[in-house]
Amino acid sequence: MFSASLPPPSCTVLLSAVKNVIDIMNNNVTTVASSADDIEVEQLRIAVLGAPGVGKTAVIEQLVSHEFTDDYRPTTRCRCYRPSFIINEQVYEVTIVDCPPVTYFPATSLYEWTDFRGYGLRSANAYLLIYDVTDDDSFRFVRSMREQILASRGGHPQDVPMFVMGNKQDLLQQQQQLLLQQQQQQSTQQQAMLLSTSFTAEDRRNLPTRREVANIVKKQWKCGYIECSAKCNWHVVRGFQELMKMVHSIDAGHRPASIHDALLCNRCDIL
Ligand SMILES: Nc1nc2c(ncn2[C@@H]2O[C@H](COP(=O)(O)OP(=O)(O)O)[C@@H](O)[C@H]2O)c(=O)[nH]1
Ligand SMILES: [Mg+2]
Repeated sequence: MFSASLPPPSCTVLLSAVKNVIDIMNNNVTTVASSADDIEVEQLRIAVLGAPGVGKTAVIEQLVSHEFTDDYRPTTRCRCYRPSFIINEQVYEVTIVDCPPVTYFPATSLYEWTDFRGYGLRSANAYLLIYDVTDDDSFRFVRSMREQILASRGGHPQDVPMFVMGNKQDLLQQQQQLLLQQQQQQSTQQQAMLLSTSFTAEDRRNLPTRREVANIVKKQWKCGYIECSAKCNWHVVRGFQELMKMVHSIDAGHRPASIHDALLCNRCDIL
């Protein structure tokens, strides 16, 4: 049976006659390996997982097509998106897999074959775990998924690149703005009453919880972490860039001491 103890090595393809790569991020043309006829292109598969409705499809479509829709259209078929990235002059062709709801990580190839055929979950090179910052349950989902991935794939946790994105940050901002407006309109006495309402209590509970989440993910899990909004296009590109830098570090044989090291050492552009 297929053993998934470590991520499979990325497949290296030689593309001939590719000389110039347009660096869209900087609006200028960067020549990569202009003196050579061949450019090595690494191919990677990133599986995007998270509870239904957290915005997985929205995040991917914002990255790839710069589009967002408020309508919720549940994903019913597995769909692949293929952006390319350049990290330190290394070109990566990435297959981002957007799956219909995946309620558990397949512990064996048999489970994968029966329930998630064609998704390539167990052989993915990296995982993007998305939760909704306004929904605690969706973070519990991500925590459980991470544990299942580690239990299933084994090896050192830092050898299985995982990146956590807290999406829908715009909703938190909306809540905070509303709270601020309410507070400004209230008298001191009314403010005291406001502090005891369930909305305010919820909001106060959110702040330390968010800090805790960031700490757990970065310090305990040693995963990359970013809060973003697919709706407002906040930090979506940066999240993918950080994920790719992490993957690149591990791919190049460096197990970064921290995600921070991987971010400092590498430069990443999206084609
Ligand atoms: N306010 C807000 N809504 C979002 C955001 N991202 C996704 N949504 C909405 O959340 C719903 C579910 O998004 P979708 O990408 O289909 O979730 P998926 O099931 O995880 O793929 C849709 O109605 C989206 O418009 C975001 O950043 N902010
Ligand atoms: Mg979807």
